[in-house]
Amino acid sequence: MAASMTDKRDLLILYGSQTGYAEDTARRISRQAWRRHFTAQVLAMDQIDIAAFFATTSPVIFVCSTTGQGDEPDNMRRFWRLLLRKSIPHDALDAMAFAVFGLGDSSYQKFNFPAKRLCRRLAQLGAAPMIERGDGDDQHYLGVDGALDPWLDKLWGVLLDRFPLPAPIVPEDVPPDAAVGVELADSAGLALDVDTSAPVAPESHKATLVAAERISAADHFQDVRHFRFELEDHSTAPIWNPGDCATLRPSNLQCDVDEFLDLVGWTAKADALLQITPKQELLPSWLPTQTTLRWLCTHYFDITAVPRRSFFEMLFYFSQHDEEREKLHDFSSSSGQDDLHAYCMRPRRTIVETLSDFPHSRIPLAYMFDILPAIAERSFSISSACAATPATVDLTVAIVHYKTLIRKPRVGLCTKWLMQMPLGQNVGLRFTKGTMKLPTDPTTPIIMVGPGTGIAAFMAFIQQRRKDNANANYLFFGCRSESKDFYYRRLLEEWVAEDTLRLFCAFSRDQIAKLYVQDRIRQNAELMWSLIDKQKAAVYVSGNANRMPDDVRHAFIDVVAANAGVSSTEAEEYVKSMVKAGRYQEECWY
Ligand code: 2AM
Repeated sequence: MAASMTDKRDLLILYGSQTGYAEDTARRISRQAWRRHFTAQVLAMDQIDIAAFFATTSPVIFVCSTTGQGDEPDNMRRFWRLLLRKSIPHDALDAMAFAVFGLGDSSYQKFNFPAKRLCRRLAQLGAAPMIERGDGDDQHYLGVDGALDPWLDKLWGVLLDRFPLPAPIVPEDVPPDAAVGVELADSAGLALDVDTSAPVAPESHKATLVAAERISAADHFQDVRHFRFELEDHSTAPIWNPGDCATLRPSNLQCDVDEFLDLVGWTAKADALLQITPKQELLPSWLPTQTTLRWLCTHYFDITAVPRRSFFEMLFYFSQHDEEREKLHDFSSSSGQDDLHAYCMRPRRTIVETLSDFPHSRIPLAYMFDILPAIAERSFSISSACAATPATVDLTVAIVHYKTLIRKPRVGLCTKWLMQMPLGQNVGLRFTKGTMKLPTDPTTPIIMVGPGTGIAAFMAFIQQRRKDNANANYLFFGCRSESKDFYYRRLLEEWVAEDTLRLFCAFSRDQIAKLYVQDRIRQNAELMWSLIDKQKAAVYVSGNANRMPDDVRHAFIDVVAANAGVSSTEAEEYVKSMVKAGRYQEECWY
């Protein structure tokens, strides 16, 4: 056993998760740890106190996903920033043993970059890898779990060498302890004085929905809406900057809650008082300790989520039916991941639909926090500038519709919640940093490339620049048709008329040949080059992350090559140096 290791069988499992998959994986690892008599603490990287992290003597397992263009997920950004501080001594982590598992998609260029960078940085600070990094890959026929299971086998091998088992491994058919204590309060009376309103996280700002309007044509395939919220309190100091996001936590609709309560057999006790006691699991501070099942199913549990592997792993313990148990076991085993994908992920089958396929399973109250996922927050780029309208938060939201192979078409939880929200409703908004930032010098020209809802943040950019009397603003906007999805046309044309905006549109389907923003960039190559080269313009690219960001980057490389008279390799280096200098910024999403 390594001399620096404690003899206590403690593990720290830290995750960076964008969609919840890495978090789910972290929890599954912690259950495997429990079977091997370890005590594991599971936290999002941003939840751990950084001093406590540096003082950790137990082995640390990181599960880290990838978002955007090889970026760190939101809930590890703060941790990552702190870990990169130059002032940290080079031997700061030399007592730490670690393992990193990355989740990503190898069809993207920056496959598992956050996990790779994390490994490198930990090693730089003296931490010792217990095993090689694992690379979970969406392209694997079993998904990211294809690499996870063999990686975990190796990891347990190393850990059990260092910490030999004190007793046999707990067999697979024994359920682990529940992570949270849930009990019906003694009298089991109705919770008449319990607050039924939506939770407001402490750092949230209270806001009211004051306008909601569809901004794509009624007959357009995509429903894109503009939502306007009015902040209750706003100070004179800007509380968000152009490029920042507003983060919201949606709630479930009452009809979905009722259906769910009925299905799991909780309707009769839905309004009884429950006592919640955190055990291993860290619960958010805004979660009440006394509440009702109805409140939890409305505001906390994501009952319309597509269930993940651990849902089946846990439900297995609570089914009395042999055939169902066999199926649940298959879905939670390594070899069943293909079946699980076909059953659940591909058709985006929800928890409610899944439970109706397994009518003999019952979720015990005590285990609901282990089985049901929590509702995740959603972030949207803000389309208004605090400097121009300090109390107004505008959002540009594409309503998420799923067309699936099974049953009724469905709408994403957050957009469904926003769509039915009556004007006048209060919500909690949190402001989070985006990746794009305006140049500090207002005389620096900006070139914005924002097809589709990629325009969202640029609406804030332009409003801020107008306020600053910064008039060198160039926008490349792309959409399918001038008459269907030319968002914010009236405002944009107003700004063009007052000379604060140069607008280049690419209507991809208004003519036979496709026309994209990158074509318009190439058509204006000389102007672009003069802005970039002579006036040191900053370039911003925002929108769908599929192929657009790479295509646009190639257009700028061509602009540089043609006008600077250099090879395309040199032009690529030039654009790379712009990225390094913060003069070429991307914020893209899937
Ligand atoms: P399309 O749907 O006609 O292909 C906003 O979604 C706009 O971005 C649409 O006009 C869409 O065109 C266009 N678009 C699709 N793929 C693109 C790409 N790789 N680069 C730039 N624009 C793209």
